[in-house]
Amino acid sequence: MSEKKKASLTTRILIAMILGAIVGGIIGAMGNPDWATIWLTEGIFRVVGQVFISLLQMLVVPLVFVSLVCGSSALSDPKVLGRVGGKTIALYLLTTGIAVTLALGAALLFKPGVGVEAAAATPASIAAGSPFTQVLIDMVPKNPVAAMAQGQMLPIILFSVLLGIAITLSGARGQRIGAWFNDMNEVIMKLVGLVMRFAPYGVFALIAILAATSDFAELKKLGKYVLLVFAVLFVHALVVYPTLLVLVGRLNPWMFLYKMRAAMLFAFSTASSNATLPITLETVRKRLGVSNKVASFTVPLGATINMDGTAIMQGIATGFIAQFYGIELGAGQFLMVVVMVILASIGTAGVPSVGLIVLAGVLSQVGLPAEGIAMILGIDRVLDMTRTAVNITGDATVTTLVAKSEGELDLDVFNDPEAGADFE
Ligand code: DAS
Repeated sequence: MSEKKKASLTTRILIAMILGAIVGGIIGAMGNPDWATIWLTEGIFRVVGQVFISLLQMLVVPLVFVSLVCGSSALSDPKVLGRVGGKTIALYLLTTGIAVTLALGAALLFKPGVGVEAAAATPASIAAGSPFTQVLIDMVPKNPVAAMAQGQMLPIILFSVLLGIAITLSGARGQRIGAWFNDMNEVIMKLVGLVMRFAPYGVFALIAILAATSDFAELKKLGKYVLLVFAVLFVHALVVYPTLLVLVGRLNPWMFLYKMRAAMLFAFSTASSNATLPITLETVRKRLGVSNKVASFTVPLGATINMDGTAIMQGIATGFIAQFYGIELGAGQFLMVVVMVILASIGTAGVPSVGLIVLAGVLSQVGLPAEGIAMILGIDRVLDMTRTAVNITGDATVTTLVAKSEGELDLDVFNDPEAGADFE
């Protein structure tokens, strides 16, 4: 009997997003009556949406730890690890550098902050990101268990890699432990699958809240800024990454984007690279054919240090705020701000609104009024969702290119449209 083909995860998520937008839109059009706020947007939808994000975040530490120990122990030669790490970080810096250049050019060219009469800015209470030198020091976990308990990604990555190397140096004993980690890795992937079943409900709730509570009037007032950020994000995702995939990897970019669609929708819905990490990892391994040796290292690292979409928002927002306050910023000053922002972002995990928080911390250090952030805070949610989708797409692009260069990309899987679709 032909098994009724279950709608793919992507289809289910798209349907959930459309339904969420309709329901949320109706609530918003009704003026968010009290009963809808109490029982829905602050009630059921909020619980379902936050539970969904927490379920995803629950997976991140065990998944990153186990898959990275597997990956680094499988890289028999630590020299290979060094080469993969070097390529990965170089490509992450390249894609972020391109993102920043696009953002600066757009902000200087289109001047989104000129002639805007935005709502009075109320100082946003912002925690500055930690200085880059401190990030390097903090990368070494004094207590790996504490780092895991607090979800500190860079220390977890470092400890997992070192443990994986120790396993390769431990002979037969190491092989036994390595086998345990491999089995555990498969079990955790099953856990990811279980959580995915809840995804359509979580996505519906998150999109319904967004549609009901977005201030469309404010969005319209800051239309030029919003449209500019969207435009540069799309150019980066649909031009820069495909160009790199073709020129550097000789790979079909549209197959790549087609297979990344579920992960991109997750990132958009959750506005969190970290929460999307289990999907990104599963996608690059099962759908794009990247070996775990590479993916288990490059994907968690990217979710933490590689935020191209964020850098684009930060570049354009810097221009917007300087122009709004009539402060002349030379290209050099612009660049200094954004380089500082990128360094500050390296130590921060991919969670909702982190890009704006880091930006505000840096702006005050360069004499730009951080309260300017308050003007764009209200409309940042939908930008955050979109730039997070770009962030994880950048992580997957670099992961695929590094795997291809290391002969760790299964081209039969990459070029097969149906490969790994079952996980969806
Ligand atoms: N939400 C962040 C992320 O998860 C991006 C940002 O805040 O800019 O990548």
